[in-house]
Amino acid sequence: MTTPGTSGTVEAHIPDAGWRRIGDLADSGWTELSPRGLRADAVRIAAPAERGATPARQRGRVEHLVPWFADSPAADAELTDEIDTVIGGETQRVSLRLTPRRPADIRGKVTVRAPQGVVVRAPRETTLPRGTAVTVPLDVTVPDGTPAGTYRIQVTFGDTTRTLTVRACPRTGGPDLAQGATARSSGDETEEFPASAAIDGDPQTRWSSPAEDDAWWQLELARPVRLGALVLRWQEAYASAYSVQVSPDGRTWSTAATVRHGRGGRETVRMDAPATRFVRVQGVKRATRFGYSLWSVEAYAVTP
Ligand SMILES: [Ca+2]
Repeated sequence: MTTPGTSGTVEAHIPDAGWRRIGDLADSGWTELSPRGLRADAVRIAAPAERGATPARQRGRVEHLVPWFADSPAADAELTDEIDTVIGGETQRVSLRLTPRRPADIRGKVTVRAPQGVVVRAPRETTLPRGTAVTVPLDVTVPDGTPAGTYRIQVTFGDTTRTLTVRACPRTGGPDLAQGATARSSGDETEEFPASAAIDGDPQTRWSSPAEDDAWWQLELARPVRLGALVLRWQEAYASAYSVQVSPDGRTWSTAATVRHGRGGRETVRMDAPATRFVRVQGVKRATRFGYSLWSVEAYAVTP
């Protein structure tokens, strides 16, 4: 794009061959040129010499130069990394965002390769209007009978493939097991913010840790359960990364869930952790300069 009336020649640099003219600027200010098949490593606009004018006073101006690359994928694709889906539960929608990289509309098909046990529905055909990103909805369902576990789904558009990880989690229910449990922590910020404040049923009280990334909060349940989910309600000072550790005895621990991109607020973390008596929210990375802070934690068992 140039200011209307700008004149000049567009040239491409071909390695070992030098500059080659691929066309002239259009008077209108909008020029689109295709150097079909040329493999160039630079583009330039050569303005005609104007007698007596300094470069700054040359007639016209180039506003934007948009290169289109023919040897890159036709579209960029961004896909949700990972979702938790309850077995036999509701369908979940994830988004595939496609950004076209061609100077034309792109029509294509989103193809999905899903292992047995995971059903993914995608639109039959997708059109990306030139220069316009499109969000394609993908509906993911894990039917009853699918074993709990991690499934990888490959989603392809044109020559671009992305992977969605679906964690199939067992259904949970029953009472909140955190009620009647004992809370502990690696440390409390002050006496005003004890570990027990996260299970006291009072939405106004909270646990708060010292400002340490590896701080933790722990629950000792009344008896061992097959733990299926924790529901965390974070204060503004949340963890951007953390894990849920479980233990039958408070001595040997294993990782039941890993949260790499915590978003704070109300978060449900799903797992399938049999014989769990102790459960720990183990901090990895603080989202703020403050310690971690939780208004409440609820714990639910897998339903038979
Ligand atoms: Ca509370």
